[in-house]
Amino acid sequence: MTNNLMHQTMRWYGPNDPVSLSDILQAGCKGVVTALHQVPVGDVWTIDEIQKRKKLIEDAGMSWTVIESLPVSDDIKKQSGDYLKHIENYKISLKNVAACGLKVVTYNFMPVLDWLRTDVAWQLPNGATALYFERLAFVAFDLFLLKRPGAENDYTAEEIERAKEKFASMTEAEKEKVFRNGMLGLPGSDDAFTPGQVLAALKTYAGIDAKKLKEHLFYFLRQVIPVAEEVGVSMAIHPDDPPYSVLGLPRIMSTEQDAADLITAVPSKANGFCFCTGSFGARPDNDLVKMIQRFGDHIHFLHLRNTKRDGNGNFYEANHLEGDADMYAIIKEVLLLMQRRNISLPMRPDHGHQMLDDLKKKTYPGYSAIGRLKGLAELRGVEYALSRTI
Ligand code: DNO
Repeated sequence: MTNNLMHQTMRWYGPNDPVSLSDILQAGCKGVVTALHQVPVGDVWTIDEIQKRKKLIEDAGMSWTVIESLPVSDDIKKQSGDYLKHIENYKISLKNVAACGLKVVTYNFMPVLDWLRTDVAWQLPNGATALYFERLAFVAFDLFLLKRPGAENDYTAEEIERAKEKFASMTEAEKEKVFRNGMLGLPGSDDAFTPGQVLAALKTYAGIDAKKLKEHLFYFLRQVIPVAEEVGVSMAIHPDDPPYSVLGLPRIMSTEQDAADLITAVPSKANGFCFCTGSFGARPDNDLVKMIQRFGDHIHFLHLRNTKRDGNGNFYEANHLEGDADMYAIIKEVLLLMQRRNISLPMRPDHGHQMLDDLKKKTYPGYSAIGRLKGLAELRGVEYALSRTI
């Protein structure tokens, strides 16, 4: 029997989140994952602001376990404009979060957009809704709604033809939905981008391919990891979602090789992963169990989520124990890892179906309470049962 169980948390978007801290406590969580979404990207997180947020969580009976995210500015990703200042600010923020007792910082290195879906309320046969990425709808969005210059070079002639047919068959309402989802702002924000803003932002990455973006990531890490080490903070990069290039943008944290490159470039325990089984798992060539074995010493945080792929580039977010990822094998590997490292890794059930009473509520896509509670309860059950035999 192992005593090292995962530290269960849920993401909380802050005081404006329709899901309250009390809801999260009732779901059985000991911790909360959150960020100071109100601080502009690139600015310093002050001790005062961090403490205020921390107190809110502790007053509700939980701890602020993980920061998700301390965002990295596009200037840093492009090495343009104020990037040197932003890196210095990032270092100060790391020192400040450490001074407040926080230990894990999640970030991503996806240009312009964070995660992307074509439908955030895809009807499942049972009446609940899930997040869905439909490849052809996305290609149609890129070619005919966003009208990205040069987009046609990124797809095969056959794909373009099928996207044309798809677009012709879509109702105005469907087009509007795909458009709105494509324009969704960053998670934690209600703001949508305008096509002009997106096209302008994409253009600023014109000369930056995957190789260059990786160099920029490693440069950033060479600057901040020594500070993280010094103050005892672990950095956890979130994989690309979906894990491949979109809208002509380079993506560099999608594969096992990308993960290996990250560690080789800056070999430090403080340089690690937010291991998201949903994001890495949307690619059939990522062997999740093998990746946990290989990168285990660098995994600082877990997002447990499942996707179901269909072979045509489409995937939807399945129930946490279903889908393509073998959640039983993953949790088993995580238990062995925690036993070996003698730690309790923070986890959160990533996303959840919108269901029951939540269908009537407006929540952040993927972050309604009941679906996540269901996912957490199922994951917890598997972990509990496995822990009795490990
Ligand atoms: C989506 C999330 C991501 C994640 C960021 C981390 O639901 O997993 O938005 O928070 O990529 O920086």
